[in-house]
Amino acid sequence: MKKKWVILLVTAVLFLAACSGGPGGGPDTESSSEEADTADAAQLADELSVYNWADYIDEELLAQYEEEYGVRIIYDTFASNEDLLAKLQAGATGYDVIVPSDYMVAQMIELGLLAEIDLDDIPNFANIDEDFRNAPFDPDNRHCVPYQWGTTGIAYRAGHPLFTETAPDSWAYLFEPELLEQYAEGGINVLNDQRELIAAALFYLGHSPNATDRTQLEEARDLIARAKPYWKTFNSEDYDDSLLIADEVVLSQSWSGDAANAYWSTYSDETEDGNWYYAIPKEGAVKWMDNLCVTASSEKVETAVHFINYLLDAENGAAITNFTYYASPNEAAKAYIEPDILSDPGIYPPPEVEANLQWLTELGDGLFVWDEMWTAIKGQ
Ligand code: SPD
Repeated sequence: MKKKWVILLVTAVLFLAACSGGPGGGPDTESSSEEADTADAAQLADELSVYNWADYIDEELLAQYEEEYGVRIIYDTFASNEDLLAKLQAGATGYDVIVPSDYMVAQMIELGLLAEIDLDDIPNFANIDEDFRNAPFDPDNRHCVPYQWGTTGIAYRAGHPLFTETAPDSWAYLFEPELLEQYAEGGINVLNDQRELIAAALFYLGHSPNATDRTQLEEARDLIARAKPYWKTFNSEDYDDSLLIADEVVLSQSWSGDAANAYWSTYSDETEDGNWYYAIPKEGAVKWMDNLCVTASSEKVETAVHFINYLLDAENGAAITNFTYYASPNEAAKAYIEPDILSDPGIYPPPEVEANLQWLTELGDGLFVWDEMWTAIKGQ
């Protein structure tokens, strides 16, 4: 029996999407994207260092690239944009390709941490959906190209008595003590990510997720302080495997793809269902996009750009999404992405959900207040 794809998605109206289908079969024809094999392999460096989010690529692709082009990939992972930034600011110069999110791209451009790229060297950029090009955080894609995108919502354990009748369709399920005390024993996880956690609190309070007003941020800090005693863990790195799939928690703030991974990893042919569902809170949620960029300190820009072009190939882009369960900004890849993923509203949200999503943006000087709040939250 083939996998069935079921993700519960909640907006103002709750709906369940269940669809079936086999593994993605693209057309039998050659990929429409240009192959990345035009570069003279002799000009490529022997090694390339790639720094990415945890569990965010099918490492088979890296092995294929190594084999095809004779470039050894040194691969390392980080847990948050802030960790990535701290590493670069601490003077780490070894990284060539990095994968910051939207607001962090803007921050890094301002800090001079990213190299400029020439899109003529990335012919597979033509595969990227127009809607994801030329984003405000990097006009004309002068520094980065889109990698994957998603949303931030709530993953919850199917079958938990409290969530069978009512899905946790509000950030209240993360912040309100009278709700938390009903399932805290089963375990609650939040993302160890300052922009994401404070943004969730701001959404719940009816403020902008990019607020820089001190009073609003203090309100968010206090809301979090009241809820924190009920939370078991702050984990944004391996929570899908170590907490959700392992049944160590019953509810978690979650990125869309990680929730889908938990669903499929617990899927049973017998029940035709998985153990984890995903809800987008009705107060609003974050939509984000991660990007492939070259560091300003890289001495292997040509190889870095060649590798980026390889990842933007239609079939390779699909292999990434089929592994991570995150949405792809690669339009040409859709022909090779599993139909169950493409039709999942938890991964590709429908327009009425999209309308309730917001991007995180650069905070400018407001960042100092956010840092202060985060230090207080983590120190409490
Ligand atoms: N496990 C991979 C997670 C990648 C998530 N990137 C999210 C960035 C949101 N600000």
